[in-house]
Amino acid sequence: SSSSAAIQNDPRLISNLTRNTFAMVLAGGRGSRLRELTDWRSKPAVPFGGKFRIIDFTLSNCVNSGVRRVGVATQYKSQSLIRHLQQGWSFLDGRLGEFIEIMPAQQQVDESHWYQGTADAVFQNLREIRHTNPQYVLILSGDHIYRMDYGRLLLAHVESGADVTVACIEAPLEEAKGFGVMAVRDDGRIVEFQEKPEKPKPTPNNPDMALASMGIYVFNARFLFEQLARDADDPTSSHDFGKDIIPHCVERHLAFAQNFADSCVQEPGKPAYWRDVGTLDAYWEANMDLVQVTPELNLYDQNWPIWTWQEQRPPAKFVFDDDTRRGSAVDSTVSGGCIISGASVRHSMLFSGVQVHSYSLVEDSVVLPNVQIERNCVVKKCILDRDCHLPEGTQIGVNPEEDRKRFHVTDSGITLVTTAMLGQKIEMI
Ligand code: ADQ
Ligand code: ADP
Repeated sequence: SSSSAAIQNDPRLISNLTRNTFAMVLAGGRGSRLRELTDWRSKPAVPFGGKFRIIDFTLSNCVNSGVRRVGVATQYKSQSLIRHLQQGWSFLDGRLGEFIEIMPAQQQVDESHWYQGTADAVFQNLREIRHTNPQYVLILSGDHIYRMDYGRLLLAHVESGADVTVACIEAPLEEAKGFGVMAVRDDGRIVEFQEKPEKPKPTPNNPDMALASMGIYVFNARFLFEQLARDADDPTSSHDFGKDIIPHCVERHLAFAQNFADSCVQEPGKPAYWRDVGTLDAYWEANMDLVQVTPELNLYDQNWPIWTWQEQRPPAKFVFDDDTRRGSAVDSTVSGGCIISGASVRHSMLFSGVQVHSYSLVEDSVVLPNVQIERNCVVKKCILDRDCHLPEGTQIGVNPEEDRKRFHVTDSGITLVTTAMLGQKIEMI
């Protein structure tokens, strides 16, 4: 049509769209399958990729896409997340109308509950969102690792004329059980949506795959406000996007699916990358991907930087010891403030301030900030939580039976170690 041609030919349009969008990042989930890693921090605050936190990926996508009016709904154990946002994400310019605002559950509507479902988390902040007068509202999750240009998603949404657009990705049937699964017409319109079905419906062209919702939605703002108000009055609703709002919209309004491949920021020839690092195994694997020769996720793309906050630290230091014949890290990433002295680090990711002392070996491991590994330790296939202190001679990942007594070992053999498991005193802050 001529209007869509006008849209396509208007070079300012995507920036108009992103500028008129408010993004709500849902960052209140428990992330309980990450076990003790989320005992006292929420999943979006979990460190990832050597110097980032999980939420940095979604927020960087917002900033890089030009969506710079952002609310972050926090709830569960949010102290660490809030501190990170305050330290690292206050650089947007209020004079240009840009901001990232923390929206804690405040029992704004009544005294009896915090946020219920995800829709309630948005509903409770409706006044703030309305105040910014957006044309579109982008609902995002602070839980996922991916690079996406939301401008392209917004453009597709506008061109289709949808009330709501759901970003989707093909997932193997078994995995799809944990997602919203949809059936889609040729033109992209969603005709069926089931939240976490026991038997996900395969796509027409591949019997092993289903079309899964990424939990990323674009709404026309006014339409969203109406839907949230209606849902809030519905006593049978659990006030959740996946369970309530989206299925309702699919039945009664215009809901379209938009394939992630069309808005993913990825080098040509590489598969679209999106991970819900919801389990310890997935978390370990996604971090290990980054120490490979050619990671699937490119963190080195200056055109799509991942922003974060981290303490200023001196450069990583490597000390070769003549006695141990060790003092190096290979196939690894090593952050600022690390010292590897007379020790050997292989195929591992070291966050900032990690020290590994003589005769020790660290292999296939994800080592969070400030971990101290004394002499003669062996650490294999581990996730070491921040501040862990391994005394001289500690062996982890060598004898699974022993490890199971003290630590958490996953079915695939990854061992999680936290300060609490080591019986270390924790400075409450
Ligand atoms: P889930 O991820 O299982 O499925 P949910 O647990 O509601 O849905 O989490 C969605 C996001 O909201 C997460 O980022 C979480 O941290 C956050 N969150 C959860 N409860 C919250 C609350 N009360 N307040 C603030 N934030 C909250 C959803 C969709 C599926 C879709 C998957 C994709 O429901 O259809 O397939 O996401 O991962
Ligand atoms: P994160 O580990 O998410 O980066 P912060 O940097 O916000 O968290 O704060 C971490 C501080 O809290 C560290 O000094 C850490 O040692 C401490 N800490 C560790 N375990 C606990 C716990 N169970 N309860 C409270 N604080 C803890």
